[in-house]
Amino acid sequence: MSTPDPTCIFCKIVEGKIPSRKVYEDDEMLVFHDINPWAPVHFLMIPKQHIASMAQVNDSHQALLGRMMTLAPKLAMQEGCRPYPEGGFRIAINTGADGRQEVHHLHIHVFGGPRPWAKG
Ligand code: D5M
Repeated sequence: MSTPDPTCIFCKIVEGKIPSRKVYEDDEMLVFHDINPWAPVHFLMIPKQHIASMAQVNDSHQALLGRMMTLAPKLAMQEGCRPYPEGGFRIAINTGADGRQEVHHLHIHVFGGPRPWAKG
């Protein structure tokens, strides 16, 4: 596990210094509800280790990111997304300023539920 970034809000959530509404947790990842949801279902999946963005991802992260992506559909259903194909969900990973990333700790947004959504 890498050292937490003391300036990072998501590292503080991992450390329990800031509360979150947890959806799932294991040794390597934490999943919690977005504080400002855009959709009826909106949660964030983060690695516990501080990776600033997708721009910092390397081969050592393959297994972790693969696990996160394969867990996403299961958690989406658990959290109330409707089944594919009538339902489904949207996954987004904002990266850098041009990618509209505001929190610089890699996170996977999972959105779903009946439309309309606030954004997107
Ligand atoms: O989006 C970052 C997302 O992180 C944004 O949707 C709000 C969310 N956020 C920020 N602080 C918190 C806390 N404390 N709990 C839960 N969710 C939070 P992006 O633009 O992709 O960087």
